[in-house]
Amino acid sequence: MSHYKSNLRDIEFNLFEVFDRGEILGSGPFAEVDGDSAREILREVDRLSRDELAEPFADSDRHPPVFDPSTHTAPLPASFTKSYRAWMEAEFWRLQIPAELGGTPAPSSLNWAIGEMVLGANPALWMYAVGTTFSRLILRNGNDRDARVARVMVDRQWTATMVLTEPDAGSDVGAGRAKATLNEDGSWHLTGVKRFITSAEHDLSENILHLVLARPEGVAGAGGPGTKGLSLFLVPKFHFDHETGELTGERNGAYVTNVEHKMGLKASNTCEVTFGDPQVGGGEPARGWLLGEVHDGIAQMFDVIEYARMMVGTKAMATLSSGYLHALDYAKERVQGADMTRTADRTAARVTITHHPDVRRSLMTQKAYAEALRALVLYTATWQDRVAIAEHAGDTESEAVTLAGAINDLLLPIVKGFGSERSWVLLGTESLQTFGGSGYLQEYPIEQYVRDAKIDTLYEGTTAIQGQDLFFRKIVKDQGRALGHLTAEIEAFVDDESGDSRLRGERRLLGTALEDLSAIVQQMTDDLASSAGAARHVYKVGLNATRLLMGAGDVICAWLLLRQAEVALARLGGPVGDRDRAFYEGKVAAACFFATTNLPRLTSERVIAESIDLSLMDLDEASF
Ligand code: ST9
Repeated sequence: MSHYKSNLRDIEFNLFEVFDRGEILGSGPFAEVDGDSAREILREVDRLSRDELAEPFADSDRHPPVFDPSTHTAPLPASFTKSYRAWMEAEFWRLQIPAELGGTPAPSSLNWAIGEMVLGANPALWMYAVGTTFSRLILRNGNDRDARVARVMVDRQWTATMVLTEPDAGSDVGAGRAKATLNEDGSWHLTGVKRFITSAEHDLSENILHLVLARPEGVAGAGGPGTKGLSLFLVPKFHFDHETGELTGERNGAYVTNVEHKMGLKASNTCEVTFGDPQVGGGEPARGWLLGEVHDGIAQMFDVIEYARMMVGTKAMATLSSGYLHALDYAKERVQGADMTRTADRTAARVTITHHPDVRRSLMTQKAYAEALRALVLYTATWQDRVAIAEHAGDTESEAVTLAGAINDLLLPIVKGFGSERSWVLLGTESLQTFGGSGYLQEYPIEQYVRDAKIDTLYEGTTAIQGQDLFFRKIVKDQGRALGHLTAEIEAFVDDESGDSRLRGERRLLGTALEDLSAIVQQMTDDLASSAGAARHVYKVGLNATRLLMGAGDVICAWLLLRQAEVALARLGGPVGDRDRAFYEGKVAAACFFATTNLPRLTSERVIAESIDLSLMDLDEASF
């Protein structure tokens, strides 16, 4: 039986009933994928995910790749390779690839709906497979030479890596010390050691293209300290003919020198990579090429990081959703204890645990968050759709397209930071808990879900980094433009007289929570302003950053669920079958539950945010 439980009904509800993706499918940049084919694709990916892709999930956890230091290799188990082949042969990965590289572009919203199912079934598989998607970034940022490389990557299905982190440069990417020196032929030699590099070694493709941040030396106008002094280099594992893509048979000096032993996500090789060390491998130099022949590495790399942050939030949500559906099935079957109204009667019939109030609370908490986070991911993707449609029409600068980009940017730290925190915590505290002691056993997949999902709050920028990104870059640097637009949309929803009167109380709660959130933003803005005169006041901003991230997530999620509830209530007003009735009633129940149990908390968060002082920063380290 498959470990992965998908929720195709809810995915389709979001795409077609709430976000009206039928209107953009089959036209503009997505001319090749119409609504009917999108539904067919979703059905097939759903089947594939539950079946072939999910199959090696446990096996590759119990028998993870083993690193051989003598060959610098870490092959995947056969079960995993079989699944990987099935995914690549299904060709759905081409929906993320530009047409000029041999892809069939589909809207981001459809791609992340597909992504949810594959990431839920087998997250490591998606991470290896999206290597070809790097071709998009290379095409966008590269010159003609790089465009040919991008084409080769797609044709030959090479995987790729993002290489930023070093032993002493984690969150602080700008502390990286890897160097690049220019060769006479225009190529570069790279030296240094990188750490925590996903997919840097495996046996799934004939070549691996590393995208490496390094600091150029001896070049006027390039290099220098911090992130701005980093440039982005394409460094292949094996050299190849840049015209034909054929491997030349020469090894490049980029060797994996360790694979980490991790808590979870074991099928995903997390590697140390050593570049250009004469003592390692055959001692070859690590030769690379400067992407686009411009020194703009951190900005180029953020194209990848943005994609990866969206991916991490989607992975977290997919895992929570499957975890919830497992908990639900278990709770419907598991008989334990008497109904609470009959506990005094020792002979009372035992009931399934779905009869117990706390189990119902727990299940609805899981359902509401899983569905809210799905809505958040797909709503964010609709802004990516808008950007793609505008760019296809040659518009990259209009007010509408820059606003769409800014709203996507605003939402990304929430998708990643809020999504991963809520998912991981709920998987551990609610999904696993539903099983009682059995949840702790490997008999059920939840313990692996908890282990595999923990990384989501850590990589691609920790939660604190996401909170700071949200405030400093996405709100302050953006001068509140995207936030203002979103706030106005939520306010319009709250005040909409034509909205269903059965949700009046929840709208009021949303309105209050939005005011509380705005007050938190105001407090942080005031603290930032006062730091101009007293630098230490910026600590107060730091102390509130995660609070802002989580509060913003709860408000936006409540709004999206209430929008869904409006749609569901309208459907319930017409003829519906039994299954649809249960589905729509569940949507309304989840929205109301989310609003009534989570939104009032914003008021206390506001009180805490407004009373933040510097006592924590004044405390001597010895007193911690
Ligand atoms: C990792 C691997 O964790 C995880 C594996 C995931 C699985 C991988 C699977 C493969 C992925 C698939 C990829 C497919 C690719 C598809 C591509 C499609 C196109 N947004 O604020 P400043 C830029 S890897 C955009 O001064 P500091 C911007 O250029 C490790 N850009 O920062 C800015 O200049 P300006 C992950 C941003 O103080 C410049 O940076 N590691 C953003 O110098 C400097 O900004 C991390 O994520 C943004 N949000 O540096 C690092 N932010 O202002 C976490 C910055 O002029 N640390 N830029 O525009 C951080 O994010 C830090 O805040 C920092 C700070 C490094 C940015």
